[in-house]
Amino acid sequence: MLRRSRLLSLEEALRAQAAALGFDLCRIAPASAPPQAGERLAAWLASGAHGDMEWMAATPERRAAPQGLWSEARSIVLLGANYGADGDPLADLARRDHGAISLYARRRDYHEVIKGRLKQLAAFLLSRAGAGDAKVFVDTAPVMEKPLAQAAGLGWQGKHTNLVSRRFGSWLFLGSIFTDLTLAPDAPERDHCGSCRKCLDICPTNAFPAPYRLDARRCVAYLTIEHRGPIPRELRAAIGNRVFGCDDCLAVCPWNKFARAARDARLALRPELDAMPLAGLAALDDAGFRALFAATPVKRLGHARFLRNVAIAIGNSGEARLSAALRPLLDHASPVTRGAAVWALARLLPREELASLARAYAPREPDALVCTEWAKETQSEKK
Ligand code: B12
Ligand code: SF4
Ligand code: SF4
Repeated sequence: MLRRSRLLSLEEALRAQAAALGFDLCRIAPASAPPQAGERLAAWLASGAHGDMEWMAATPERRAAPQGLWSEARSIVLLGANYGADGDPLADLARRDHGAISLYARRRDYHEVIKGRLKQLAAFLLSRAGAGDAKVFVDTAPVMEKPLAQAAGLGWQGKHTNLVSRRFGSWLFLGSIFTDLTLAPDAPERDHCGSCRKCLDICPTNAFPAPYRLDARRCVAYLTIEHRGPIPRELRAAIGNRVFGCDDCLAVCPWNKFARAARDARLALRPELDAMPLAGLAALDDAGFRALFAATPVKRLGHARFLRNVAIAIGNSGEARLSAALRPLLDHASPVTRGAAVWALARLLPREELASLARAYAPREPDALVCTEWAKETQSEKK
C-alpha cells in the first residue's frame, strides 16, 4: 500500500485523499481568471441584479479573478460534494398547507461540513508537497466558484447559471482550495444544455431575463433567504409554499437522470424538515425555531424573516382555517413579519373580518410600511 502511494503523483494523491474525506469530485484549474467571468460579473452588478446583496458588489476585482484575491495563487483545487436525494425534490410544493424547504437546507449547513474537510485536504496537500501555502473557501469569500468549477471540468454552468455535472446533475455543493503550488490542471467542461430550456420555463417568478442570466431580485432563493425587507407584493403569490429557497430550476434538469442520493452521513437529510405543517411553523417561538433548525442554513435566516416567509406561504395556501395561525403575527416585534401577516390575512379572510382587524390594528401600527399594507389591502377590498 505504502509502495503504491509513493508512486502516486501529487495530483493523484490529492484526488484519492479528497475521496477519502467524502468529496465526490476533485479537479484542478489554473489560477488564471475564468474567461469572461469578470466582464459578466461587472455587467450583472451594473444591472442591479444582485439586489440588496451589497457584499456581492463590494470587491468585484477580487471576486473576478483568483489572483485578485490572492496574488500568489497558482492553482485552484475545486471540490464537489453531492447532495442529491431519492424521490422528487419538488413533491412538497403540492402540499399547500405545508412549508417547502429547499433540498440543500434540510440538513446540516454545508459550509461547516465542507470547510472542515477543505482544511484537512489543504493540510494533506501541503504536507505531501513538502512546501507551499493554501487557503480554503466555500461560498462566503469573493470567489466565483461556478466558473472556476467549469474551468476545472467539474461540470458546466447551465442556463439556470448553476453548475451541472454529468455525474451528479444539479446537486453539487462547491468548495475550493487556492494554492501557490503549480499543479497539473484538468480539462474544462463544455456546455451540454443544447436546445433545452426546461429550467428557464419552470421558474415561478420569471427570474431569467435571458438564458445564463439570473436576476436575483426575482429569484425565490434570494427573496426568502437573502432579502431583508418586505418581499415585493407582485412576487408573493408566485412564491407558493416555498419558505426557504427554491429548487425548481435545478430539479427539472434532464441531467439529473444521472444523479444519485448523497452518500455522506454528515450531509444526511433530516426527515423532520420535510413538508412541515405551516400552522406549526407559524406557532414556533424563537427558541423553538432555533431548536428545530439547529445547525442548518435556515437558522441563519433568523426567526422574524422565517415567519415572514411562513406568513406569505399561508397566504398562498388557500386554507381559510390557517388565518388563526396568522393573527398572533400581527403583534410580532418585526414590521416585516407584521406586514406579511396583513397581506396573508387579506387572502384568507372574508372582507368584513379583515376590515374589523384593520380597525383594531391599523390605527396603532407604528411602521409606515405596515400601514401601507393595511391601506392597500382594505382599499382593494372596497373595489
Ligand atoms: C450570490 C449567490 C446566490 C444568489 C445569486 C445567484 C446567481 N446565480 O448569481 C441567490 C441568492 C439568488 C442564490 C441562489 C441559489 N444558490 Co447561490 N450562490 C451565490 C454565490 C455566493 C455567488 C454567485 C455569483 O458569483 N453570482 C454572480 C453571477 C454574475 O455569477 P454567475 O452566476 O456565475 O453568472 C454567470 C452567468 O450569468 C454567465 N453568463 C452571463 N451571461 C452569459 C451569456 C452566455 C452566453 C453564457 C454562456 C454565460 C453567461 O457568466 C456569469 C459568470 O460566470 C455562490 C457562491 C460563490 N462564491 O460562488 C452561491 C452558489 C452559486 N449557490 C448555490 C446554490 C446551491 C444556490 C441555490 C440552488 C439555493 C437554493 N436551492 O435555493 C439557488 C439557485 C438559484 C439559481 N438559479 O442560481 C451553489 C451552487 C452550486 C452549483 N452546483 O452550482 C453555490 C456555488 C454555493 C456553493 N458553494 O455550493 N445564490
Ligand atoms: S431557484 Fe427558483 S426562483 Fe430562483 S431562478 Fe431557480 S426556479 Fe427561479
Ligand atoms: S434544464 Fe436544460 S437548459 Fe437548464 S441547465 Fe439543465 S440542460 Fe441546461
